[in-house]
Amino acid sequence: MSAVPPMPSGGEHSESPSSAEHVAERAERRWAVIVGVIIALLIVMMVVTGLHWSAMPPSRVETVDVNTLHLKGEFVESNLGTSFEDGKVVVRLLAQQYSFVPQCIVVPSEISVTFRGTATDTIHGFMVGTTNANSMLIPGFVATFTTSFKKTGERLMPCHEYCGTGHEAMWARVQVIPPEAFLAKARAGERLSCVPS
Ligand SMILES: [Cu+2]
Repeated sequence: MSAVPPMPSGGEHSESPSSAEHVAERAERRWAVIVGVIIALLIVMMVVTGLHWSAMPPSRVETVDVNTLHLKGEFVESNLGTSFEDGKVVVRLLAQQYSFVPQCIVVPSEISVTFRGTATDTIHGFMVGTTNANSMLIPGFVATFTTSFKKTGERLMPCHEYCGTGHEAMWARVQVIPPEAFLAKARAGERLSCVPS
């Protein structure tokens, strides 16, 4: 702390202009340091998370041709739903005005599940109950993330991006079942869902 210049007599209510300036300068310097530390912290966070996540946004930039979604490639109808291949659980889904395909998704608990989804018409999004499964679905791009579900049970999966007049009716269900039950159902090459047939 630097020395405060001698105060004139009369107490703190009659500080000299130079002493008041001194106090203001100290307060400003203190706030400049605090703001500087916050900015430095944010930059460090950006660099660490950017490098840690391979310097890409979390959803990665993977494109897909909207015009041929239903005709060929990964998102043809027969390939939608949950697959179990090479020990990996992958859920493929499509969002369109105003539904998800499939309408009911089966996943195991306690095992990593990778979601891959896209939209056919406009921007949609989904979240699964109160879990951290949450993504936007943008036409032309494949959204992908991996998560795991701790508890079994049925969750609602609403669309959370306003996508038109039918938006509030756009939702699907996710059934989280025990891993043993899932593995008993899953057969390589097949796509699982809980849509009533
Ligand atoms: Cu929607």
